[in-house]
Amino acid sequence: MADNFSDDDPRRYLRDQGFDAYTAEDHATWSTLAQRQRAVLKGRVCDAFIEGLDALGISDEGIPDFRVMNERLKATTGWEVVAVPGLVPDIVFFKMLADRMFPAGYWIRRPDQIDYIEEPDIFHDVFGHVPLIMQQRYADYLEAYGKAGLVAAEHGALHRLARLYWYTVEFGLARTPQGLRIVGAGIASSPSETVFSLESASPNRIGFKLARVMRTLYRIDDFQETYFVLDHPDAWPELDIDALLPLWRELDALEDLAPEAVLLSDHVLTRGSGEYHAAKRAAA
Ligand code: HBI
Ligand code: FE
Repeated sequence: MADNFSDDDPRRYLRDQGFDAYTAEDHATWSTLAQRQRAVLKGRVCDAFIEGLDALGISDEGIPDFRVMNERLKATTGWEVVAVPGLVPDIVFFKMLADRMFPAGYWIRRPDQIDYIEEPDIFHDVFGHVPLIMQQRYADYLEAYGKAGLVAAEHGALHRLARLYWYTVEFGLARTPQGLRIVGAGIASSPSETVFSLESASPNRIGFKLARVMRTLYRIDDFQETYFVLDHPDAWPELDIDALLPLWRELDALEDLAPEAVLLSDHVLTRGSGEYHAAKRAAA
C-alpha cells in the first residue's frame, strides 16, 4: 500500500486503473452513458471536445484504458490521466494539475445510479474532462490553475480558485460563430444540463470576467443559475500570480455575489427568467 506518503503527497492517492477488473456490466454502463451523451452533445459542445474524444479513442464501446489514452495525451500536450480512488484533498489536486496529471476516478456508477451520483466517477472525469486536455491552451490553463491553487492555499483564497474552476472547467460555455457551445465537463457529462445550459430561459448567461467569477457563489446540488461565457472555446483566462494576489485583496473588501446575481457592469448575453429555481423553491 501507498501508506508511507503524507496526506498531501499525490503519490498517496495514485492507483492502478485495474482495467482488467471491469465487468461486462461496467462496460455496458459506460456505453449507455457515452452513446447518450454523444447524441445530445452534437451541435451543443465545442468542436474541440469531439475532436478530443475521437483522438483519444474515447468511444461508446466501453471504458477507456488509461494506458492507451495516455500515450496519445502525453504525445500531444504532455498530460497524463492518473487513477485515484475519489476526491483528493485540494492541495493534492492542485499539485497534480501543476504537474500535468489529471486525477480521474476509476470506478463507474452502478446501473441504478445512471442519472445521478454524488462523487465524480470515471465517466464524468474521463468523458467530461479529458477531451479538452488535448488542446494546448486548455492544458496550459489547467496547469496554471494548479500552480495558482498552491499559492491560493497560502493566501486564504482557495474559495476563489474553487469558484473559478466551477464556472470554467465544470460549467463553462463559450461563444462561437455558430452560437453558444458547451466547454464545461460538468455540463458535457450530464444530458439534462447539456440541454438546460443552452436552451432553458431560466439561467443567466454572462460574459466571463475573472474577478466577477471569483466573487460568485455556486450551487453544487442542481443546475446552475448563472453560466459564464468565454469569448471563444479556447479563451481560457490567464492566471498571473502577480496579478492574482492584489486581486484577491481587492475582492476581500467586497461582498460575495449570489449565484443568480446580475450586476449593471455585467455583459449579459441572456437575462434568465429564474423560473426553474423559483419553481423548485416554491415546491420545497
Ligand atoms: N479531487 N479527484 C478530484 N477531482 C476533483 O475535481 C477535485 C478533487 N479535489 C478538490 C477539487 N476537485 C476542487 O475542490 C478544487 O477545484 C478546489
Ligand atoms: Fe469534474
